[in-house]
Amino acid sequence: MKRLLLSMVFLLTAGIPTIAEDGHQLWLRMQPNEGGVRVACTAATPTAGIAADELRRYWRGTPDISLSLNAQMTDDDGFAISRTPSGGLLIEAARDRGLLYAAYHLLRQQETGQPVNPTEQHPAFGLRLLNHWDNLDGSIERGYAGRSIFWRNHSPLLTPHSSLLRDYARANASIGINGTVLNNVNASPRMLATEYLDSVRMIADVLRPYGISVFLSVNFASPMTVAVEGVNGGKPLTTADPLDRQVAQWWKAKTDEIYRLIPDFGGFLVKANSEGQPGPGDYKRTHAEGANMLADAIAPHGGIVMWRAFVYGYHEGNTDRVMKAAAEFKPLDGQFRKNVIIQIKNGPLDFQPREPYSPLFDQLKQTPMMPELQITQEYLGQSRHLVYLGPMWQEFFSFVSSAMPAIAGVANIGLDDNWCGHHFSQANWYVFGRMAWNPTLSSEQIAREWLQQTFSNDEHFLVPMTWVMQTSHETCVDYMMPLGLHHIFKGDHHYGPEPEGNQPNFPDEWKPVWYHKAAKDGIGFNRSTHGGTGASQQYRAPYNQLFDNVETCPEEYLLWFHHLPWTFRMADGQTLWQNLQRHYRHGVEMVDSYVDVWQQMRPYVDSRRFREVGDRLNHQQANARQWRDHCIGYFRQFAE
Ligand code: GCW
Repeated sequence: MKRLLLSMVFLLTAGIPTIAEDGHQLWLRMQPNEGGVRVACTAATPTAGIAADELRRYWRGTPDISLSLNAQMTDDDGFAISRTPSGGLLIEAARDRGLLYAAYHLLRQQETGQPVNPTEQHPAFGLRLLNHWDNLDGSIERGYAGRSIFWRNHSPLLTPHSSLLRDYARANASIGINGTVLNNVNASPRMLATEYLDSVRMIADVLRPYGISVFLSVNFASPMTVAVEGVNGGKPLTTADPLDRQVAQWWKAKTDEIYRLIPDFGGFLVKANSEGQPGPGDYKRTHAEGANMLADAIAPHGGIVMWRAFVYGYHEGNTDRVMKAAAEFKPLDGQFRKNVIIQIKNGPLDFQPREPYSPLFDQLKQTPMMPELQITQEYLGQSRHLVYLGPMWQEFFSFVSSAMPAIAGVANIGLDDNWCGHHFSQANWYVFGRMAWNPTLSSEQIAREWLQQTFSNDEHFLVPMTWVMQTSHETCVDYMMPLGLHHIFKGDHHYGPEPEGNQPNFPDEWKPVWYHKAAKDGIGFNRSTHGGTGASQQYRAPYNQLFDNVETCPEEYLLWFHHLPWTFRMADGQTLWQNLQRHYRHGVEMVDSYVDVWQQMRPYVDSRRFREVGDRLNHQQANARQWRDHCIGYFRQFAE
């Protein structure tokens, strides 16, 4: 009701930015046209119908548009737009999803003042998925924007809220996302119980017209909790061993049940033998044996298994955690079924403010892979800091080829009015979709088009705020962990600095001191071949050499790969210690200027969003100072 009233007020006074907006409309703030657009659609599917409706309602360009399916085109989600002899527009696509994406492409061009040129586009990644870390009780692991939009107290958020799910589906469709995983990778076995599957069916029915298929995270030991009719006399099993006949039967029966409810179900996502989750290793079986058993159950239905490479056990001793994925998965290359994809985090550790890319992307030659990016800013100020992730992902794509079948982004979406907590965190959802469609788009262009649609088309707003967004990632790295430092976070909530962190109840691999190794002799983690762990050698040439050699290692990864004396000479002639302090101070100065820039944006932003963003920037400023003072203060005892 509150939302309705607000939007009525806004409609009556459209164009005056002083009226409060809550951010719920995201980047989809188009005003309806006056009518008069003729849209003909020869494809009779709900998805094509949505494409046509969106254009009828919002398109203000040429009066005639026709949409049609064209079986001659490449069979993917792409589309072509051409002009007809009579001056109208023709949209063609192999699939109805393509028609939908073409409609949103046109509307984006319109809203950002771009020309409508003939174009043909195809997505880089066939599957463009969100991963929700949502629990069935409604909480969200690493969620900073309220509770789950899918689950509440062990029941689904259903029909009364399905307009919310429709808004969610539409927002995703507008940026080309075509699938979503509805629950946490730390998966409850209950997810596969029949009552929940029925909810999954209802969610799938809402998302389907928008071209979005649903996937589930599964707990590898589900057969030991959930009973399936006709298997083991309807009782849960006593094992989850993937080579056990009954276990395979259980998964086959369960998968059949899922497809009876959801014929276009996408597949399973699995976190196995990592951070205490069950997996095939519990039975001395390999990841391949575990994944293949699930793959065989789902293959007859055309489904896939996404098997995560984020593996490390607790208390495995003083080994280098960043080497584990490549060490475990490389020997299995070639052993996975065709419908298994290995899902790999962008970096080898864990979504740090900056990491070099994961070398596993270089190691697997015969196994399909997919990147996992984290949209929710677990280690990047959560929903408190303005940090635009476009530049970080662009850096990743400059090292890793995008010739892969799929890509996933860990969502930052919750029940908050504005979906993402921070208004600017919406940009990370947006840029994920845009880069999943085309990773060669520049992060700057995406920032600009997002600002145009979300806030204002005025250059006085766009120029400074594009600069803020584009520099914000490097700024965050500077005030948190410059020069390749990593995991200097407080506690398990991963917010705030704790360089002294050496918690006795934590495994080494969670302790800040274990990562920065600051001492009288210097700072940094030696992963070179010169007395280090040799992690540099998991990379393809020339990076294995580049990273290994302190002279050629890029400064932004320096202390990731090298342990160096405080007096080490940096490229700018300063010592490492001076240079490190300069980064920390620079990060704070940048946030200071964001605060000032934002104060000048008042004429272009409605009152509520202006205030909310301003409050968060003040908070970020205070946090940045804490990071600087705390880290410099701590390192000083060794450096001076
Ligand atoms: O980043 C870490 C998080 C965990 C998460 C895990 C993973 C879902 O701190 O909360 O668990 O990674 O990706 O599996």
